[in-house]
Amino acid sequence: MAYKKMSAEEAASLIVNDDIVGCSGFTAAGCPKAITKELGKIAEAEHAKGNPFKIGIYAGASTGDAIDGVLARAHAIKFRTPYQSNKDLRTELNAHDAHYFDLHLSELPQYLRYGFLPRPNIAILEACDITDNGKVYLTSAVGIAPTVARLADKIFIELNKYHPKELAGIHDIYELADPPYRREIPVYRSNDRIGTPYIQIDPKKVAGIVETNLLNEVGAFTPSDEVTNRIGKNVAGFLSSEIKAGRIPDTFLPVQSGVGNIANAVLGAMGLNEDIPAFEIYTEVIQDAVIELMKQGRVKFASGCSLTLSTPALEEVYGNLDFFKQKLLLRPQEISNNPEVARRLGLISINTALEADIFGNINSTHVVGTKMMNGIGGSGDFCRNAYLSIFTTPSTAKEGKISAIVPMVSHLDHSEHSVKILITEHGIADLRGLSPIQRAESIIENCVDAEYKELLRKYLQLGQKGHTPQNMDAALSFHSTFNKTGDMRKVSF
Ligand code: 0RQ
Repeated sequence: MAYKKMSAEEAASLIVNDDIVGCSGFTAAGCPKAITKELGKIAEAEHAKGNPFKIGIYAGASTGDAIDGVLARAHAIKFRTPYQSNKDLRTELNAHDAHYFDLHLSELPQYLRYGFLPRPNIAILEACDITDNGKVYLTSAVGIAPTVARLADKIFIELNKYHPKELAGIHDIYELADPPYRREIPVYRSNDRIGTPYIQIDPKKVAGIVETNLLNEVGAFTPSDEVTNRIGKNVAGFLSSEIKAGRIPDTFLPVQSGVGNIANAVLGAMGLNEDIPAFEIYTEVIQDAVIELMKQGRVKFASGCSLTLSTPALEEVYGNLDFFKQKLLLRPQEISNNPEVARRLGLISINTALEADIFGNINSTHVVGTKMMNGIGGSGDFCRNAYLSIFTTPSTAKEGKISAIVPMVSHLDHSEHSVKILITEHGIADLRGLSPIQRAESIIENCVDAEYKELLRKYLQLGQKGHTPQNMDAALSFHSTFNKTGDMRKVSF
């Protein structure tokens, strides 16, 4: 091999304070895991000597603990974008120790190319193979890897033997030209291939190869419970009624589904519903439920940005690569999440809200308006541009002390104009064509928990006259009551 092999420690020693590092991966899948761990130790040692050591970090979405967790605990993150889900990083950014910029995931590569964000001078890519002439075959995700590899001055490769070289061919690498030269993206079906199976890099930029043999850091999902199962059944029932009403074609449309337990339960329920034909997925995160449904013949094909699979599910895919490579395709996030493609393919987009309001606005990110949870992720890329955008949420959180449906969202991520259907374990509010007052009535009657219905009906009566009957004194009273008493049920108007 033409490249210099080195230890993770040696590679980390070549990264210095104020560097800006772009990583491969999307969620914990496909992220580097060795060099950043060593970097955490270097940061701690430098801080102990009284020296500054902080770097900027870009990855496709969240990462495994080896990046966000290790570097947050070492107080080594200067800024981070576009998404995170790590407990320690969350603490850092909510305390303003690390600056976090919450961004639609499809936009990060072009933000970097346009110069809207500082250029990454270093890229760390996890690969299953690299050729002497600079063809890099990634592992279980793509994310922003093609863009950071092109923009960086120095590239480190973590060559991870855990991922078989035979993965080559599962990726479809395609980078967009920037305006005014951009053309349409020629993806007309979920399984269209438009690029190359590798990232072409300049071999001269490779600063070192670090050999590893490490599992992805994807956590196991908690099993579905009664609430998530009921949400799943409501979504599947709604989609089958849309087919019967002729509003979804008999052949169905590609599905985008968010991340987490609710998303797994929704896909499971769709698989069980006999009115829904075998379907395709065009999404960002491919989760365990997709693999299960593929084996059952219920999912025909899945295009995504990452295989965010538990270890048993990933091993199943790697053990049957001939079967799964026919049915899986991994794209860069600016293609998997691209608004143009979402609108063209006519996606059915299903994402989870943290809270919704009675008028159909969605907060996906901020707990009680202030604390960042994870980030907007791809939910905005998809919901604004989908054929049909559905938001799901359990009607309450924290043993009923929080109503997930409130008079006015405490932070706005997706407006009433983008949200078409709201579904909880109690039922479905179809918001299409409804005025604000009609939306409020439908959401209160169909989606709200019994303990909060009267309170929200009363709020609606308090609303001032006008198109959207809000009351500016009481609009955030659910939240202020929660802050004072720890229980939204104690609200009084
Ligand atoms: O708290 O962790 O202490 O138990 O929020 O809630 O119900 O377990 O749901 O794991 O699916 O996460 C919106 C965060 C939901 C996620 C969100 C508390 C609740 C619990 C988690 P605990 P659940 P999930 C594709 C698309 C934005 C990005 C996105 C998300 C914890 O889906 O990050 O859609 N979405 N990406 O108790 C206070 C409320 C609450 C609340 C729930 N109203 N107020 N706390 N909780 N509702 C993926 C990517 O983009 C990569």
